Amino acid sequence: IYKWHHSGLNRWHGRGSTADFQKIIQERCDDYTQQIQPGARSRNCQGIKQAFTSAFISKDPCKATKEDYKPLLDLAYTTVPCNKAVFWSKTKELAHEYAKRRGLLTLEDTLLGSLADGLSWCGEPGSPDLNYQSCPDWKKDCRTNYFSVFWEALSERFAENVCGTVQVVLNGSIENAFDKMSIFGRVEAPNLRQMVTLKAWLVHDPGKPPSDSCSGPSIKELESILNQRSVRFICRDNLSRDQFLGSY
Ligand code: AVW
Repeated sequence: IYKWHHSGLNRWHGRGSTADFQKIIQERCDDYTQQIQPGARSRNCQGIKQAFTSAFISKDPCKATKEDYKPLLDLAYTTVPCNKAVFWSKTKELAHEYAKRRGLLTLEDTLLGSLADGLSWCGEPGSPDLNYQSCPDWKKDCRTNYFSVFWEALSERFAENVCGTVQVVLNGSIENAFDKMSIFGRVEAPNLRQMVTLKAWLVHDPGKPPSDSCSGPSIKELESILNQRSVRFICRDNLSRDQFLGSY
């Protein structure tokens, strides 16, 4: 029992790697480069798949660093045009719907975000394969796992590269709409460039009163992070989902 639990493929508490991970990456990459960015310089999807898998294969799944993903980011990172970027925190579905309706772009609309969206992956030291049984869970196993570090590294690059007026969709139905421990709070907001304007939307669940507002302490904290970086800030609150997606 001890051996099975502590050295087996089943030892972690998170979801295992997605079946056919490498095949899905290759297919999504081919689709993206052919359909989403027609006419763009053709991308070497085999090389991208290779760079993605070699970032984590055969490595200790709890010892991920941003540097592990640097070759992949340098090879495949795609920028977003000025005024088009949308960030989100605890509002993934809503932010995606908003971006789609307005012709704006979330991280998951960039090449690397779209490749990894919804997948999970990790390797196993000394093995050329992915671990399809289990992967480290952020809370129960380790924070420096390859899944979490990928989203952090990619989010950092995304935030560093956005320009113009960018937006963030925040959840007005939780106590702290701005969560300084989230990726948006820890990684994205602190990496926006000077001259960027951030427009925050606080959207609450239908039929419920809002739990946070633009004048609450969590948004004040966001403002102070942005002030230090000379990022301008605009905030709109008290919006229902329909108001937000509709006429505003
Ligand atoms: P959260 P965060 N697919 O809702 O501010 C699967 O508190 O932390 O929002 N998992 C993902 C994805 C994805 N596409 N993206 C992030 N994660 C993980 C990237 C990640 O570990 C976008 F640009 C994250 O902590 C957003 O502005 C958690 O799921 C920002 O980061 C979602 O937690 C959202 O991250």
